Amino acid sequence: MNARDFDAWLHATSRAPLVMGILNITPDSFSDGGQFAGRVAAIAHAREMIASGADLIDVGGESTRPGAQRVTAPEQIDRIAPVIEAIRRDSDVAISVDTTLSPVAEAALEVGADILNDISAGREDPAMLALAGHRGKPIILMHMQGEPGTMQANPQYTDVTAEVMDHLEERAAAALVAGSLRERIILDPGIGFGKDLEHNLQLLRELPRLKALGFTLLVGVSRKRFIGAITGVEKPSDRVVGSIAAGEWAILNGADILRVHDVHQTKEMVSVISALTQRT
Ligand code: HH2
Repeated sequence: MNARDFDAWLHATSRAPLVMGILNITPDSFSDGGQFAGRVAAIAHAREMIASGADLIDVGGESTRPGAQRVTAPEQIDRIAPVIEAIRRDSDVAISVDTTLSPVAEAALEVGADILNDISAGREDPAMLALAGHRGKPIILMHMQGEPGTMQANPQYTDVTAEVMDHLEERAAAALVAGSLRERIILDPGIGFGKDLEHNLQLLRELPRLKALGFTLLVGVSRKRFIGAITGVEKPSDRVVGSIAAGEWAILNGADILRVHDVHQTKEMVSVISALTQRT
């Protein structure tokens, strides 16, 4: 799907769920660390996901797994910009940039990215919200308790869903003030970001409450640790079936976009669910 069609999709009332393929250009991501760190491998993987039917490609140059090293803006740009440029050369697929830093986002837009994906929801660098607003670019605002380095140490909530909703509403209000259109704001509960197994399950059970906020909803469950905790599957790349099950649940409970590693399998699931629910 190209950026123009994605923008039309964001404004539409009836729509099929979309699949966002993950491209981690990092040596240390939790599920595919190092696999696509080299430019050639990253570009080949993007092409493969596009051929498998990815509607969007999310490109990131910094791992957010618990304990991961922070990556400076110049280093992130060095990792992602040539790859975005190369994807753009032979495809018009909509590309998001997974970063919390506005210089990285700006550099990505410069070489052809279309969407901002900010796991800090503009808290780390408020200029992210201004950038999305001024440039009219869709922005994904994710909930996270704490910081990636320490977020899994001891996450605490009284009512996880209510707290995630309050936070996302507050961040969406900030994005609106910074000039974003409501339709271009995408909310994400941030599965696994400062949440234990029960918090993740509670949020997924209560997705309809999040959906009722009235924004486009993105959910990322792919290969995450909570899937391994439930199924006993240790290796992230072996968590495909569990990821598909959780993704299917998310769609049936209001998710509009799934952020996934296994594009081909997810597209198959989404096409069956879309046929059954008549969301096309
Ligand atoms: N999850 C990860 C990274 N970015 N962005 C959004 N909006 N939602 C998510 O759930 C999300 C995200 C973590 O997954 P991954 O990119 O596979 O791993 P890593 O951060 O280790 O690169």
